[in-house]
Amino acid sequence: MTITITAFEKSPDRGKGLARDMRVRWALEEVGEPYEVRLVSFKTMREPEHLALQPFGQIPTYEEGDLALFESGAIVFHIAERHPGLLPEEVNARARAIAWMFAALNTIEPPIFDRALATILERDQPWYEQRLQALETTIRKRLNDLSRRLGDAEWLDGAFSAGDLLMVTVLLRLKGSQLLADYPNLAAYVARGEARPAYKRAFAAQLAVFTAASGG
Ligand code: GTB
Repeated sequence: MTITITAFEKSPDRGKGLARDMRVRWALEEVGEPYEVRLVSFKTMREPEHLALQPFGQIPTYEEGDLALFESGAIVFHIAERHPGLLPEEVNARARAIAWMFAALNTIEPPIFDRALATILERDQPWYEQRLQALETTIRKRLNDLSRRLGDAEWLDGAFSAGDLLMVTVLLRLKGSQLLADYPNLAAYVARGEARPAYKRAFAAQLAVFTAASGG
């Protein structure tokens, strides 16, 4: 059955792979499932057809036969459950990998995403510097704990899993920042994720969309 996902027709990140279709593309590449992409504009994302798929008018969405899904974490989980390669077989190891998926999206991503939003939307506010500092303090606390847990390991809990896939996509938003550079084991962890052939294919595919949309 054909898998179709949605992505920005012109991503505001200019093809840096930060939009959340990237994690879905990467998961599909890891398990070797071909997929098609329907590109959407900010306008079409607010239209009834898209809102029926994604109640909040966002990307990504996922369609496969009768199944329509939204929320990138739920989509990655669905892919990982249906195909070998992203979740361990052993039940306890599987449960721990799923815990890392939630940790990535619930514990690590919120302050990182809020910081990114603040730098775009709140720069002109008189309280901007205080807000930024507060967010960075929270991020450092989270990175400190994550770095200690990862230690010298290659991945968070044994073999590469959907937990690592989501965690790397979340940390990638800090790439090039001092926040990440201060934790060399986390920076190396992110680089290991980016070095995976499946990541590279997914990144190239989303970048090609931006390049084409920019007339390049
Ligand atoms: N919880 C949802 C999920 O994980 O699927 C969140 C989805 C989401 O935030 N989608 C964003 C979206 O559709 C795109 S990825 N936004 C449009 C809207 O809400 O109207 C978030 C994103 C946006 C822009 C950049 N960027 O420019 O760097 C990166 C990531």
